[in-house]
Amino acid sequence: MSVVGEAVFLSLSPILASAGAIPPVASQLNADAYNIMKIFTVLAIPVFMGVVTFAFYSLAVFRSPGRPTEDGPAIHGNSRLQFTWIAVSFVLVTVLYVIGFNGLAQLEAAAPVNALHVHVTAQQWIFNYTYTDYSLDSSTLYLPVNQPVEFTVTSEDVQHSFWIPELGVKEDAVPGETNTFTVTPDKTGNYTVRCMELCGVLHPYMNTPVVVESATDFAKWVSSQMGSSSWLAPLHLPEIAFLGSSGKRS
Ligand SMILES: [Cu+2]
Repeated sequence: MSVVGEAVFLSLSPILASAGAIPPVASQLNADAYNIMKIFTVLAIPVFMGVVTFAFYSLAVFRSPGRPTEDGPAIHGNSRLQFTWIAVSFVLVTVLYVIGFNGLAQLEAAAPVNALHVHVTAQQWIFNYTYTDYSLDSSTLYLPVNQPVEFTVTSEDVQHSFWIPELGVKEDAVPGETNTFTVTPDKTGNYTVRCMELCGVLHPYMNTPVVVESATDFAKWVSSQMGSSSWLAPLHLPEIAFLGSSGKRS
């Protein structure tokens, strides 16, 4: 049954990915996260299949007709079996812990010197970005490909969560706190940042575009923003304008 489960999972997951059920992977961090999920699933399938198979086997084989009139025979522990499953569970959990902790350490590692700095301010119901290297504000997130980006995330009002599924990053936006993480987008494309913390009535609409583009295009965008006065635009955009810019729900 485990072999069947593994075969179904391993053949189904690339099909689901190509059908768009899984967002594209646009950073090494996200590729690592998917690999961890794959390892978890591959290890969980024999456990799941074992439990389900034994449950159905018991239903079929040990079924007694009518209502039982007396207790079944007493069950005595099997110390060798108990020791084995505790040891196996301990090894599995330790391995997964080390892999997961390694991923978390990468996310929270200090930013390299060539990192771009983006300060994210969440508010009901939009994200605003300040490119501190250029004193530039934007309500759309533009990022250059293959350059590390250090995000500092905070909120002006209530708790939000800054999530870019394609980059495999999610960070709480908490009023009065600044959370920091670093990620390197490695694939150009149009992605979406979503709020992942229920933050009020328009929370489902709190999605805005993320554009990962070539270094040249990003430099062009920066100079076009610096050249115009549009970077002086106020941070507080009316919510209604935001609603008009996005029809997606999270
Ligand atoms: Cu929200």
